[in-house]
Amino acid sequence: MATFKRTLVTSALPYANGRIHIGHLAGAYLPADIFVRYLRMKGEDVVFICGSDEHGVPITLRALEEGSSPHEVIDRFHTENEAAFQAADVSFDLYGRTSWPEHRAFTQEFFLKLLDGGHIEKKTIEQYYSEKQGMFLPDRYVEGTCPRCGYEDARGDQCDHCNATYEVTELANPRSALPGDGTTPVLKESVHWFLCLDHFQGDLLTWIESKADWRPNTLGGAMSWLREGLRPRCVTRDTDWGVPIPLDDPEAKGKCIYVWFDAPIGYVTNTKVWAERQGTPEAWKDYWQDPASRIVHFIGKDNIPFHTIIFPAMMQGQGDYIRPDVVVANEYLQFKRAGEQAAEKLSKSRGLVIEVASFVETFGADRLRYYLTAVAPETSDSEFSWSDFLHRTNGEAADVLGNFVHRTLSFGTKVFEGRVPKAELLEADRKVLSAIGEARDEIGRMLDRFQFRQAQIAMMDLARLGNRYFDEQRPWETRKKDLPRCAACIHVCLQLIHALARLMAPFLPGSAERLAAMLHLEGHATPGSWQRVGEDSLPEGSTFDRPKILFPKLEPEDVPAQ
Ligand code: B3M
Ligand code: ZN
Repeated sequence: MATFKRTLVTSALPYANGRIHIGHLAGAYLPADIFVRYLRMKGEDVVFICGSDEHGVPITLRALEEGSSPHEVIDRFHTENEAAFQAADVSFDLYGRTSWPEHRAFTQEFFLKLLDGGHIEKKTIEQYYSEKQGMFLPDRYVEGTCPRCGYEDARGDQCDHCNATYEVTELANPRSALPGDGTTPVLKESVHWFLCLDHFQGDLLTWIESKADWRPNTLGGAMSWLREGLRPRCVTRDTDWGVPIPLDDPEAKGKCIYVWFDAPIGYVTNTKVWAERQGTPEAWKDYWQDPASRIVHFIGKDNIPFHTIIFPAMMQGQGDYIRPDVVVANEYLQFKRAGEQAAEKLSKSRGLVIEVASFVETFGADRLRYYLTAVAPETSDSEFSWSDFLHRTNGEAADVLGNFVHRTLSFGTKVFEGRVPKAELLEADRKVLSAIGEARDEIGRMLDRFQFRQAQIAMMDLARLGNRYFDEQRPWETRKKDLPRCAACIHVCLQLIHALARLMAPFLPGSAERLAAMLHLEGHATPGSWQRVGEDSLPEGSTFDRPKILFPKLEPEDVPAQ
């Protein structure tokens, strides 16, 4: 595997038009956080950037729906979502805002540079216009029948049913999706600015073809655009909510830069702001421009073309910037109702939303993190159900990991006064101890390949091994018949727990911290702590506490019936 001097990790910027739900968390945020925590523990130079996406139709639509203003909407949801991420222990280095003035200026600079370089051009096009509202309709304000699959509620530029993207004019039976409108829009001439994606076709193709190790969904999404042939794409919209077009042109009036142009630049702005706050204002360039660095984008699958085609093209047009090393796109987490066969899309309109903040408040961050990683939608859509959540938190987190910790520390406090006993190790004990280093390497290999589900299983397997060994050794019997054997068993189990406190830290940071406190460990998740797993051990005689339960069991009535 190639080595990198530093890593920039980004998670898709959520629209500040609603509260983030567990489907979002499972897709672009939790896996990124696990990856970042792992890199930090390895002592790597890594920065983790996210923030609110505060422009575009999703924001204005929400303001219209609730009769408030876009400003009110973004202020509220930016604050709420930042707090929700914090509650879920997602450890961004900076959670920025695309409404920041520095972002506006930076986006305009990008736009002008592309214009000067001949990569943005002005064109007259035909666009849908609502005569009832007296305004041009951005794509998202138009709905109709999907030109590919015939789905009747397709969005203007993308079908939620078959995931196709197309031109809004290809929709059959178009209707205005403006609240209170619903009329059939008419085509009218309008002036817009287009990014000449076709200028980058050859380079993007060569680049994507070099990425055979990316996930099939990501490669497939990029290749389908490239195979169709890239065409100029409109990067302005008829709205006053967004970054103004930085031109002294009467035809730019009433229009703004398209949200999908400014949002990814938000990653860069936010890195800049992070660097300024660090007191190293130039450091952002190391992450975005030094070929020895790598950029890793975590996104949901509907964002693939923007991160593999459009944003890379914009960056190439700027010069100076490196391309992402990996784009990690997740499928969707769906919801399975009790007693139903088919899973449904988590969506607000169907009343199927489980918000991160309230979930964490009821069940704690680590139960959510454990479960969402266990059912991570990595290679296909996956399902959330309350019964499965109950089953896995009790049957896995509590019964396997929690139980191993608890029985070892209880036994250790009762029989060995809370001190690591001296051990004469036999072959069987050594074999178990050698599994620690192997687990560390195995988990690391999987995390390096973005296989979070498998990585968490490998971590849990170490606890499973511990339980099996404990059962086989029967310390409750040897304590009377063969105390040295009993001591060896508890000694070995304590070493496994010592390793687990660190190996679980990227996945379950809160529980890892509580376990580390019980073991009187310091720096269980500090830089370099990952490599020390399996190399160091709890010294004989070191002390630990009587255990507190890591994952108290849930009762069926603790989770909603539906
Ligand atoms: N806000 C879209 C979304 O939430 C968008 C991502 C921007 S990432 C630069 O799906
Ligand atoms: Zn469709």
